[in-house]
Amino acid sequence: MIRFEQTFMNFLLEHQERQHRTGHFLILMDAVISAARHIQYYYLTGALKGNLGLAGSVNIQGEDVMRMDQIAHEIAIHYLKSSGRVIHAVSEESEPIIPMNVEGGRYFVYFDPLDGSSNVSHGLPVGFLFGVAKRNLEGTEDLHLRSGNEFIAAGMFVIPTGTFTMGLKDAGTWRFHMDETMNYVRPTRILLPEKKKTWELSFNAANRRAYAEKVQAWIMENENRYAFRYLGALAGDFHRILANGGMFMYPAIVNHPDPKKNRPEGKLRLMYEASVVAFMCREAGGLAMNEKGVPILDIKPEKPHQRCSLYVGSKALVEDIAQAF
Ligand code: AFP
Repeated sequence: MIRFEQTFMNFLLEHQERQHRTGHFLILMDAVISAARHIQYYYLTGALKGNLGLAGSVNIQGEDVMRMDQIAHEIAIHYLKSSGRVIHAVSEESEPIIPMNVEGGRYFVYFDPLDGSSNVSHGLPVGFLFGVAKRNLEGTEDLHLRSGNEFIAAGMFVIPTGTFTMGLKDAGTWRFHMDETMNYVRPTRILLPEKKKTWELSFNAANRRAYAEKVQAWIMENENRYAFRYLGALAGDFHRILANGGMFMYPAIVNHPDPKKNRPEGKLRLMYEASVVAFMCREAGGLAMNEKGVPILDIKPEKPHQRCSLYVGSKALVEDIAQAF
């Protein structure tokens, strides 16, 4: 007997019908899913086709661009544009905002098509992260960059593992798995576990002496209570935190021996990294803050590629470290 599972699109259709919503969001999400499948395919066959190396250019963050970064960006842009539903997009791979259907579009999409590039040449997990906000349907649209609180959905694909996790505004965070036909299936509601037994800490331990002293002191006091895991790709690390509980953090770098390497605003990007995981975390019962004690979802972006420090995961743990700031 074949066991058939509910697909993501069917799950979303039911959700939209229950909420008496239009079909626009379904069309947008069909484009996002098609892009993820296409990126997954290129990644799986990338080593044989020679697509897992450097592209030979440097991106707006000053980092070497991988061939796969460019491919993933191109794929995402193609599908988002063809959906006809996107006003403009912000991509990690493009300095300017990308106008799409400026007059008729309905959504803003902020995305990183292939996050965690240092894993690419090893074929190890990377992420495709996205946040979606809606245009102002009541008054005049001023095209401002949306904070996480204005998102209606945010999600991440772990590639090539084949998992997809998405938070829907006031409707929870859900996880799907890719089946043999490359469909995402089996919606499972994710809630951060309350029991501390499985909790983990995730941060780049190589940087710890460069963190603010109060953050270092908190780590010294608490690290032995939890398992430590770090993959170096936010989607993979946050995937574990959602399942096991605990906290992922990327603190500000303020005490680097080479002051030029300090990052007082943190490393991660607000719009398509921090806000995306913060949104999913809220819908799963958790919390995300920056090092100034400001909830990530409240931060209003001033520029598309703004950085921020990030503490995200189980509420009690994020609140505890926030006391130290
Ligand atoms: P890259 O795409 O440049 O590898 O950055 C990935 C990332 O933005 C995020 O996915 C990771 O959590 C974090 O950076 C890892 O940064 P470190 O390599 O400094 O630990």
